[in-house]
Amino acid sequence: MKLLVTGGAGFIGSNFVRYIYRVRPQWDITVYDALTYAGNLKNIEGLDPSRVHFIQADICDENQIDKAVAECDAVIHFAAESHNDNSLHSPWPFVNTNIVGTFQILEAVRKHDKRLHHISTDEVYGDLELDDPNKFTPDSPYNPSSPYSSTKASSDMLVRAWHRSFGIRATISNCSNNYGPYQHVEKFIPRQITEILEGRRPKLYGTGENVRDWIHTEDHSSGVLVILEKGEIGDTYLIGANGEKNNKEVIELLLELMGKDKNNYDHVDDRPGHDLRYAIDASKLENELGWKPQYTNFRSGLEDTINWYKDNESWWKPQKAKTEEKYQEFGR
Ligand code: NAD
Ligand code: TDX
Repeated sequence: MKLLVTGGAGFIGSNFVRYIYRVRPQWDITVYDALTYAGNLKNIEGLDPSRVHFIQADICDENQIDKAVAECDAVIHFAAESHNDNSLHSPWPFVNTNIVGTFQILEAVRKHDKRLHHISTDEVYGDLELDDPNKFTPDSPYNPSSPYSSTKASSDMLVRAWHRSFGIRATISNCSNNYGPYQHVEKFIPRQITEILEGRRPKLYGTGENVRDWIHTEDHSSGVLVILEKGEIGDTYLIGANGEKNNKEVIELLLELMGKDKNNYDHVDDRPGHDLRYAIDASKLENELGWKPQYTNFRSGLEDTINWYKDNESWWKPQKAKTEEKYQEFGR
């Protein structure tokens, strides 16, 4: 199997590459990544270059993506602009990469008749009330709130249409919030860990009652592999590990695990349009394809993640000051 992994130098893509490298030693992996501010070759360092290849290119580049797709058996499409806060201040890269880039991949996959798995997010379904007993399912209506989630929703729609109209062999997965090693310091958990490591106070948006459904990135990777190998062509699968926590609880747990007073954080201005709650019903993936999450102890997963950031200061330091400057501009 020759896999083409777009966005394989980012957080989830690189964890997926490392996962496949470990569990499918016969497979050949090509990472296709533009190395935006979010991509980092260090994320895939140390892997045997005869098994893991790298192409630095943009998914919007029709010729480059066509050539790379022609040479693989299957594409796992992670590449995206992924941060909601950025999308509120500068939406164009989201429209370009998430929509136009996915279009270029679809055209290449159609031309060369290759298998595609498209990585999406639970945010395409909008948000839930705190007391809603129903979680998101593959049949939930699309109702995205932000420029980020609306461009991800658009890319899902393109994939569905290319499957129905042209018969491309595609599956889609919509996953909940990931955490783990190699996550950019702009995101909630690594931002707070590195703020504490630098002697500052974590920053909670609004009241902090917003709920996210946390999943360890290893469990996301195993879900994607199961779908690639056993998924029904044309189907959508939701990936989640019943990890609902509100942001206030997560900040307090981080402070406790890092030996600080649990009230030692600041409330900052809320994110405009801030989704209240995400929650995934992953029963289709569990019942039809036999997937189960393994990393369900959030406390110990968070401890491991804190330790990873403590041990890898040289990885995150170069991004940290720039990221906080950006947050100062955003007023958060
Ligand atoms: P990330 O921002 O850490 O990584 C994105 C990667 O894509 C980077 O390596 C970047 O260089 C690359 N990239 C961006 N634009 C590109 C372009 N035009 N051409 C080629 N490469 C480009 O993102 P992430 O958090 O790892 O998310 C990966 C995927 O998973 C995204 O599709 C995202 O929507 C989805 N997702 C993320 C989460 C989460 O919690 N982070 C949850 C569900 C789904
Ligand atoms: O400093 C912060 N303080 C804070 O309270 C930051 C950065 C975030 N937050 C809140 C906002 C969210 O409610 O924490 C929650 C998580 O924020 P993010 O890490 O920005 O993630 P979110 O907006 O939920 O989106 C993530 O999950 C779904 C990923 O970034 C997306 O790519 C994915 O699709």
